[in-house]
Amino acid sequence: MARIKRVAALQDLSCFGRCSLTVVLPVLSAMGVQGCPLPTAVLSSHTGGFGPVARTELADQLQGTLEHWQRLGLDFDGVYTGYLSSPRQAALARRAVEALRRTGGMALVDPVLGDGGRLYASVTPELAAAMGELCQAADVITPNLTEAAVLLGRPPEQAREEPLTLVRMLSVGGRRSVVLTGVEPEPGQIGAAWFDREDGRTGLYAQARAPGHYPGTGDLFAAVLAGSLTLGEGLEAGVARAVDFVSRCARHTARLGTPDREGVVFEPLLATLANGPVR
Ligand code: PXL
Repeated sequence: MARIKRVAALQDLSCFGRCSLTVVLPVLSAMGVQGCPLPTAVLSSHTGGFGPVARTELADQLQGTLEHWQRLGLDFDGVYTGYLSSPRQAALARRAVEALRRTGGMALVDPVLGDGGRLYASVTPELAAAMGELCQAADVITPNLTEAAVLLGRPPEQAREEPLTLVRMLSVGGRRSVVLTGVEPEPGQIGAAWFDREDGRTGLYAQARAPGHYPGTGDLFAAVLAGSLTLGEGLEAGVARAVDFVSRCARHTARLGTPDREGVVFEPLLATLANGPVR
């Protein structure tokens, strides 16, 4: 039976502000990949600029869904985990990676913990430690510079080493691939540095930086990368695709002038993801 590739996406559903599942599912669909949500929590919005949120944790539901999917024998070409709100969710995320990834499938862990040198509200030291453990089950991790520092056991300041040094440090002796996001190789540019565990190569790819600072760009990036890797494209190609798409969306958003806290306006550009890498 032929079937399209599918990815289990384990993260929150933030109902306004364009991050996590509201970004990830449309991106995967546009790339021709079936996205199957494993929601960790429902929030009225993301926590980055709309004041107090209404929030329901879904760890019991998550556990029940995992048990159901395991009874069904479902397996996935990719398992992609993002924002989590408790160590219990991190343990369930690890179980999802181990139980749902089919042989040869990829596990991408985006260790969503903070940005700009600060942890997100609700990220405790225990959650940061649990995220570090979850990263051990990953084939690919996608920290930003703040998350890189935390994963290296440091305070949440932006790590200052050279990006190509950092990706090697975070690969734990070459055991996992690393994509470091939010790297600014030159003023006015933004992109990502990568280490590919398949061949030990590193690289850096950047595009023009848009003015503004939008929440959810890390999720948009990781979603494109997860889709690309699941489709069998290499890490270097996937990183370029993700940098290009996020940068185009951010520049489009800056032209429109919508409020930063509403995230990047990606909807009009989704169709550009449909036909593979655009170079
Ligand atoms: O984009 C990361 C993210 C995901 N989920 C929630 C968030 C954030 C960042 O602020 O608040 C709920």
